Amino acid sequence: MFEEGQYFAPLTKKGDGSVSVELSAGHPGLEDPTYRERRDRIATAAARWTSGDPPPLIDYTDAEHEVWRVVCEDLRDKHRHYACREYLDGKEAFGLPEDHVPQLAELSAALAPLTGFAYQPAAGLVPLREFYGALADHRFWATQYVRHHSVPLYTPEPDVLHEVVGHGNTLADTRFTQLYEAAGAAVRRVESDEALQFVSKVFWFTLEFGVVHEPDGLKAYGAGILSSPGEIEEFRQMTIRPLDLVEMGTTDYDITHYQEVLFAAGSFGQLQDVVGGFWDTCTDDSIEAMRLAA
Ligand code: NLE
Ligand code: FE2
Repeated sequence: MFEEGQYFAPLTKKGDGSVSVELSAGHPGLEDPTYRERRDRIATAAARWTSGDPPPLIDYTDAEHEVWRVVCEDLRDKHRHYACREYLDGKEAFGLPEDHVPQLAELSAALAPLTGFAYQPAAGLVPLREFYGALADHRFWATQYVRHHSVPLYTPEPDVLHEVVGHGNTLADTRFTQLYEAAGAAVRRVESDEALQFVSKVFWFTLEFGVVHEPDGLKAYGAGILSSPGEIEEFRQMTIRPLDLVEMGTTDYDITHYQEVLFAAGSFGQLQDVVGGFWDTCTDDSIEAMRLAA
């Protein structure tokens, strides 16, 4: 998931329905014509997708499968050490391949009996209301491109590794999908842009970059940490604050670097009570009241 107006590469639609992806200055793929052609082709497949159909099948190349393999192999032990229990349970239930990029269509079929969630393909930035609204209907907007091979350990862009290894393993466990669903319902309920931003920032500091205390140490449950072999090694050294809705809902963040401030839940149960409870009931007025009281 990405916020509007941030790093996400803008798209230009051409007359024939094809799409061209504009990579920003400094993007590792900017001067790589093969990579740019892939990004355009994969974004075009998503742009031509019709709601209700399964996500398009992508003809991943050997080089893309290799990036997937490198990242999954690197993450194998790191997940065992630094991922929270609920994520590891989801990962075991989901059983993602480590040697090739799976298709979103087959992953949706695998999620159906586990939690009922399904992927739908995103060509690029999905506006916040659409992204979250879909969660309320058990649908998860996901990109299908692979990060540039020169930066396997960290990318600020949400690629298929982030959507599937990061989010997918959580979409396979109902303890997580109840939270995703609640975030979606919250966004459908609130009307003001301020409340939308607040809900979205709480999502960022929890389901994207959340950490949780377990008896044997601090673990990650946020998809953005769990899909990055680089960041997952660093999060314990960051500034760790206790879970606080108003602080999460109002703290600014920079998506282009490792997150320097993280919020830790005392337990997964506390996350469910505090954050799940907030999303289950929040309104424009309740959010405004929380901000004023803080
Ligand atoms: N930094 C993450 C990764 O490298 O997998 C992606 C984060 C997307 C919000
Ligand atoms: Fe994400």
